[in-house]
Amino acid sequence: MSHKNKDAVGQGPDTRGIHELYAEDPAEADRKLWGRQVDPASRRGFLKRSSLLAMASALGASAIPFGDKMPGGLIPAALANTTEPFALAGKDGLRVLNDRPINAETPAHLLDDRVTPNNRMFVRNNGLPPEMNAIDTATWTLEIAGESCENPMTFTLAELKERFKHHTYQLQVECGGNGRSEFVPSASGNQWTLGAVACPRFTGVRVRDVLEACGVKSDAVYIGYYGADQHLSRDPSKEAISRGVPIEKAMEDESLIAWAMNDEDIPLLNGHPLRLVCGGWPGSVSGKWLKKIVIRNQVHDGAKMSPPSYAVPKYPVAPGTEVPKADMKIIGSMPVKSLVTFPKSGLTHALDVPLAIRGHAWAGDLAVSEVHVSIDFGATWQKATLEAPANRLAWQHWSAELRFPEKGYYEVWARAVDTEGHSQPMVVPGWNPRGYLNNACHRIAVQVA
Ligand SMILES: Nc1nc2c(c(=O)[nH]1)N[C@H]1C(S)=C(S)[C@@H](COP(=O)(O)O)O[C@H]1N2
Ligand SMILES: [Mo]
Repeated sequence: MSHKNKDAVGQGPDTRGIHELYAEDPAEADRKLWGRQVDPASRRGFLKRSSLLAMASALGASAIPFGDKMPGGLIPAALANTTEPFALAGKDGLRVLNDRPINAETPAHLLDDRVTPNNRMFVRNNGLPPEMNAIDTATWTLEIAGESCENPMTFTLAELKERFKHHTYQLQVECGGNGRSEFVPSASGNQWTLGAVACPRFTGVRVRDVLEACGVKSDAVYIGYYGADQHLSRDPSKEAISRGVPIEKAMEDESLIAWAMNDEDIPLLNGHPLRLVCGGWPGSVSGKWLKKIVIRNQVHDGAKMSPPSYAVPKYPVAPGTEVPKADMKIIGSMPVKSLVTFPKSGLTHALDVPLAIRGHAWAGDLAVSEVHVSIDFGATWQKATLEAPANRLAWQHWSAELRFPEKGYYEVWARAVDTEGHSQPMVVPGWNPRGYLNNACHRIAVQVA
C-alpha cells in the first residue's frame, strides 16, 4: 500500500473523450488519467499515451500512479500479451516498441508460418515513412546513379517491371539489433527481444540486372540506397538512413529490387511500393520506399553507414567498454540463429504424450547444417529434423519430438549450427556498444503436468 498514490486510487476516472482533452489541455488530461500532473517530458508520443489510457481502462484501474516514471516506449507488462491497444494497420499481434519512429516486433509463436505473412513481418523505421496517399505507383521512379555508374538512368515502376526479368525468393531479413534487450550493460536503441526477424517471399527484379543496364564501372565497390522516408526532424537535407552493401553482395542472384511480398503489394510499413532486399545481412541494408541506388567507388557514406551504427568492435571487449570508432567494423553477414515458434512459451503439457516442437533456423549468407534441442538446460542435446531452405538465404524449418521423464518445469532450448561449424551460444554473446548480433539460443518454458 505504501507505494500507492492515495489520491489516485479508487476514483475510477472517466477516460471517455480523454484523447480530445489531451489535444486541448494535456495537464488536465494528466490529472484525469493519473490523478496528478505528470512531467511533460515523460509524455512521449500519442501511442504511448493512448496505450496508458487503454491500460487504465482495460484493467479497470483508476490511475497509473507512477505513469510519469515509465520509460519511453515501454509496453506495460499487464498488456504485453494483448495486441488490441497497439494494433498497427495491416499488422497482427506485433508488439510495438516505439511509436516515433514506429518499431514493432513479432512474438516468436506468431512467426510459426514457413513463409512469414505480410501481417506478421516486423517493422523497423528510422524515420517517418511516407504516407500512403503520397505514394503514386504510376509516377514512382527509381534512379540509378553514383560515381561508378556509367549511364545514370531513371525507371518508372512500370519500366522496371517491363524491362527486367522477374524473380521470386524467400528471403530472411533480421534487424542487426534483434536480441538487443539482453545485453548488460544495456545498449541504447530499440529493446528488441526475438521478433525483429522475418522470412517472406519477395518478388522483383535483380539489383544486378538493373545496375548492369546502367553500366557498372570497374572501380565500383559498394552500393547505397535512398528512400522516401523523412528524417525524424523533418529536415529535408537529412536522410533517416542511407545504407548499402558491397558490390559483390548487391550482384548476387538473390539481391532484389522488390515490389511484392507474398504476391501482394509490400505493406506500406515494410517499404511499399519498392524496396531493396539483401537477405542474410542486417535488415538495415534492405532499403524501404526505394527512390535511388548509387554505385559507389568507396564504401557508401550515407546516414548510419559509419561506426558505431551497425558496427561491432574488431576485437572482443569487456562489457561497457568505450570502443573507438576506428576499432569498429561494419556488420556483414548475420550469425547463425534459430527460434522455437511452436509451442508458445509457457505451455502446460501432459506427461504421457510426446511434445512436437518446431521452428526456423538461419545463418546469414550461409546455410544451417544442424539444429539441436535440449530439455535439461543444455546438458544433453537431441538432433532435430532440419529441412533444406526454399532457396539460398531463406530460413530453414526444423522440428523435433520431445519426451519428458517426469512432471515439472522444463525449458526447451534450441541451438543451430551453420555450415562452417559455428554454433549459437547458449548465453548472450560478445557485448558490443550498440547491442548488435545477439544470437543466443531461444528457450521456451514448458510445464509438464
Ligand atoms: N528507407 C528506409 N529503409 C529501411 C529502414 C528505414 O528506416 N528507412 N530501416 C532499415 C532497418 S534498420 C531494418 S531492420 C529493415 C526492416 O525492414 P522492415 O521494417 O520491413 O521489417 O529495414 C531497413 N530499411
Ligand atoms: Mo535494423
